[in-house]
Formats: sequence, structure tokens, C-alpha cells
Amino acid sequence: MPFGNANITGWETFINSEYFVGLDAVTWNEAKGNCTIKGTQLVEVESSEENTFILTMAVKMTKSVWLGGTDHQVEGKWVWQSTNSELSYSAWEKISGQPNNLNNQDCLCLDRSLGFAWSDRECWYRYQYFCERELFTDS
Ligand SMILES: [Ca+2]
Ligand SMILES: [Ca+2]
Repeated sequence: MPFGNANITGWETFINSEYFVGLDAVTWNEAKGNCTIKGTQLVEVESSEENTFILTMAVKMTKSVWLGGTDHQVEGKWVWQSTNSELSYSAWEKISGQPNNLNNQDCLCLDRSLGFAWSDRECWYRYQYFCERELFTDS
């Protein structure tokens, strides 16, 4: 069932994080700002399990989906935006050679044209996006 349906709130939970589905199509910077306003950040994928989970959300989207990775500061050095730490996990689409920096692509998305596999894209493209915030427990 596609997001946007009346019975979908926009929030999903997985392990220790809560995810927000941004249905509006915006630039990577605007997506980042929209997440910040909600007290969240663009999704940072730290495991294959998390990647599998966000793919279950992505396949319901009508556009590609921005994630929190960028190599804007140093070409070819991919970091998560909120911490500036290098990616410890990645799932780049290898068949077409992503990330290929074609026409200077510095932002990470789940590329709808590649079956929502990871690709770098021009940051000014207008895509949907996923935000994430960690849930804290006092256990
Ligand atoms: Ca790049
Ligand atoms: Ca690319």
C-alpha cells in the first residue's frame, strides 16, 4: 500500500530508531532541513538489516529517496552528514558502478531507477526522503 494513504502516519519503527517518510520532493539540503525541524536527521544506514528495512519503505515511494550520506566536502570520501563519520556500511549499486560522481554527484539516495539501490546523485534533484531518530530507553 503506498504511503500517502490515510491510514499511514508517516512514522515507522525498527529496532531502536523511529523513521519518518518524507513524501514531498525536495533537494538533499531541504530534506536535511525538514528532518532537523522534526528533531531527526536523514537516515544513516549502519547495517544490512537496517538497509533491508528501509528498502521495504522505499519500494512504496514514487521517487528516489535521499539518505544522509554525502561526499560534498571531500570528493570520494563518503560520510554521514550528522557526525561527519565515514560510512562503516554501504550497499552501492555495483553493476552501473555507483558511486560514479557523474556530473559531480555528492548526495546519497536510494535510486528508484536502479530498483532503490544506493547511488550518488546531484544534490539539487528533488526526491523524497527518510528521516530517523533514535529511541532511548532507560533499561
Ligand atoms: Ca561525489
Ligand atoms: Ca551516480
